[in-house]
Amino acid sequence: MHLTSLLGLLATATLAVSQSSTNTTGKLGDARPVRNNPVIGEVWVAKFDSPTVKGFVTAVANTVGVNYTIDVTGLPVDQGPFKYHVHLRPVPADGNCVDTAGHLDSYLRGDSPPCNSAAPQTCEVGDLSGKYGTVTGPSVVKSFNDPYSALNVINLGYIGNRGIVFHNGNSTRIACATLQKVG
Ligand SMILES: *[C@@H]1O[C@H](CO)[C@@H](O)[C@H](O)[C@H]1NC(C)=O
Ligand SMILES: *[C@@H]1O[C@H](CO)[C@@H](O)[C@H](O)[C@H]1NC(C)=O
Ligand SMILES: *[C@@H]1O[C@H](CO)[C@@H](O)[C@H](O)[C@H]1NC(C)=O
Ligand SMILES: [Cu+2]
Repeated sequence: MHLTSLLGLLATATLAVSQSSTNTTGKLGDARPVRNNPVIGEVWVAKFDSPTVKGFVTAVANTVGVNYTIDVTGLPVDQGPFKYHVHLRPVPADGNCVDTAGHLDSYLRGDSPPCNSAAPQTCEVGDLSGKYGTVTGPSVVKSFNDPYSALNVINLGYIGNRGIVFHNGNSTRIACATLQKVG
């Protein structure tokens, strides 16, 4: 076989691999649903009490993943739609949302390309608004189950003691609070 056709074959093979892997987000593959949960019913709450945004994001361990409820007021009506994520770090004592670092991304996906909500297993675990929709101000009450979030510390996707962050339409972090165990 000529070297050029061999190279051509190799190039085709490489292209095929990269195309079929475009949906296999994350270096560790797709997110796996969190089952066999030993802490079903455990409740964690992030309490928002900034000058503008007040309320709660509640996370309850379910048989599969986590049930979230977002119940906040004070989102500036002219700054949405708002994104919200689980970030890696808790909010520090000075309240600086920047210090919550990046998104919880247990499967090492990165945030580009954007999350396809039709395939939530391919999204960053912490990209809740990417998977379940952005919200608008001033008030929101919204519940959903995320199969890929965990409240058992041994699981990938563990959200305990991490920051929940709301971003305005230009991605500025406008409010943040840490998920803490309440029961
Ligand atoms: C989670 O939400 C589902 C659907 O609403 C509900 O059936 C289930 O009881 C909830 N789990 C907990 C632990 O609250
Ligand atoms: C990506 O995943 C979605 C949802 O499962 C599917 O509809 C789509 O065909 C996939 N795209 C590719 C290129 O495999
Ligand atoms: C983002 O929006 C806020 C509120 O409208 C504004 O104060 C801020 O300057 C904007 N930041 C950028 C980088 O555009
Ligand atoms: Cu975020």
